[in-house]
Amino acid sequence: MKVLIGTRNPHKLEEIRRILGDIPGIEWLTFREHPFPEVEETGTTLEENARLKAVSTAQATGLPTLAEDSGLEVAALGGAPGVLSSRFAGVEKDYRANNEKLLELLSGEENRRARFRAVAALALPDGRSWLTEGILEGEIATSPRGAHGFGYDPLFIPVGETRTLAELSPEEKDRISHRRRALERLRPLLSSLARGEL
Ligand code: ITT
Repeated sequence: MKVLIGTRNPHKLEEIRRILGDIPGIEWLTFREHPFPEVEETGTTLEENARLKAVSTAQATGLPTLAEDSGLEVAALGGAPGVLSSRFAGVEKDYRANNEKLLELLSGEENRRARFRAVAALALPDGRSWLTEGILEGEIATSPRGAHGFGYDPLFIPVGETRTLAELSPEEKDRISHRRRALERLRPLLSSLARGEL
């Protein structure tokens, strides 16, 4: 069964393939093998945007599609940047500017609690869709550290760790990440899909 991964973010793509690449009977396709139209993220929640990306890409391509919307929610900022995480500093996916803005807003702030949240969506061309969620709790460091991962990883220290996500190896990040948790919850559905049971 061919299933399209509905993201253009190469880091996400790599993580999704590492986490779900082993499901028997699923052949993963990406925008490289099967280009699809860009979806405007007009939703106001991660749930809305994940569903929007999965459903519209599945309908445009005729392929079952897995999409994901994720963000960083910082307690002292009332849950911001949240759904706006990718464009926090104004320009889409400018990770360095986003991290600088976050550090600036939190300067002198003692409450550095934050969480990463991922919402994964599986959609079929007939319009049916399913959502799952994964959360990773942690706190925001006072300066960036580490070279792995992407986005806010250099600033995010998972609960129980002293290192940032960017200092963990990719395998260590995968064991605990919000993305891993959301995607694992889709695994049973994907297995059913592969067996032709959905
Ligand atoms: P697609 O819409 O094509 O999937 P995107 O990067 O625009 O790619 P989102 O709209 O879901 O994806 O934005 C997610 C942003 O949240 C991402 O750009 C990072 O800033 C942040 N983020 C999400 N997961 C992260 C992670 O595991 N590590 C670091 N930052 C993360």
